[in-house]
Amino acid sequence: MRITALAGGIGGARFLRGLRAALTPEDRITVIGNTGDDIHLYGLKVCPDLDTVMYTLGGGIHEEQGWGRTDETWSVKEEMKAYGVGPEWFGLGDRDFATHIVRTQMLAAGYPLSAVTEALCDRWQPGVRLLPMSDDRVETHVRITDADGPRVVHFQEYWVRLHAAVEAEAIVAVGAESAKPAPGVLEAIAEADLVLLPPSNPVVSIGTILTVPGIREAVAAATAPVVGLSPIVGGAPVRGMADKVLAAVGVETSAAAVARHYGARRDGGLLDGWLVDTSDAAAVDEVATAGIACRAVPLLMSSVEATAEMARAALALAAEVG
Ligand code: GDP
Ligand code: FO1
Ligand code: CA
Repeated sequence: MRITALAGGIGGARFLRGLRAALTPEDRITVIGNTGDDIHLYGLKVCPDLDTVMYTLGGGIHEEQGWGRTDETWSVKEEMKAYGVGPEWFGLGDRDFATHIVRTQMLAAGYPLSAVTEALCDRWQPGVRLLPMSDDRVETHVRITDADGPRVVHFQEYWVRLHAAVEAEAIVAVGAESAKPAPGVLEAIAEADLVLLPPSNPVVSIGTILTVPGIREAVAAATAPVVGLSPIVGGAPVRGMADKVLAAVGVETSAAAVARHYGARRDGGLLDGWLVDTSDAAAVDEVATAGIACRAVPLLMSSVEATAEMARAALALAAEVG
């Protein structure tokens, strides 16, 4: 079976680890990763969501933190601080730095991000084909108003430095309109037997991937069923501040509202099926009324096995709607 998933960072990566555990070695997973979170720091290109997927599936992730490397040390960061060079609010560890150095070096030599990602994955062997959504630079920016007045900040500054504590007035994927899907992205969607939307952030992870011209259209037109899993459980994000960015696009923080936001394929939207957590079972009828087959199952990724069970539920729902 060929499965194609769109994925952000932690939510996407953890789901993919469960999905991989639920499948057989003959199954093929292609991951289309969000690169809107990418940031240039110290002259280096940092791709947080691609790295989170690569490290999580490759066994190198800092488990509790969810991002960055296990057994990390911070000498470079301390030295940068001694020079008075920031940003102090973004923690790049020594091991992680090596990834960004290799990536930046290869990009400078002329390789596209997709080829660089493949080279990095040669080391990590994530067991999936990891494709960036685009080889072109796309950067998510957030418009805010704070003590410094109205301004636009990089998504990482909004998320990590400001903890999304100020209202996001608008979210813009800068560069998306002229970006092209990376090689293999549209084919992976068109040729899939199943397209999955993991419980990733619907706005700044999956939403950003869908802003690359051609990707939303490819998902809407896929011959395979499209099934998603809610990142919202009991009316709140399980982790992070997705409520803040959902509000920015006028979507209520609920499992049903996110499903309606993606829309039913019969109405030109993206979803054939949607899984909500058992605590949101009351949303099932509402989602079904919107034309999306919906089931309530446990959606907390408390272990790889619990996550594999979620993936099995998604496969079962796909078989029903497909
Ligand atoms: P990010 O790029 O690191 O923010 O990660 P993603 O965009 O891939 O996923 C973020 C989303 O994962 C958040 O909105 C969380 O609510 C969701 N999430 C995290 N853990 C869980 C979980 O155990 N279950 C579900 N259903 N969602 C989760
Ligand atoms: N998240 C944080 O909350 N604080 C950090 O200092 C931080 C550093 C960092 C470095 C590399 C990397 O790949 C990810 C990192 N993240 C950090 C996570 C990440 O930036 C965000 O969680 C996601 O981009 C949000 O979607
Ligand atoms: Ca992210």
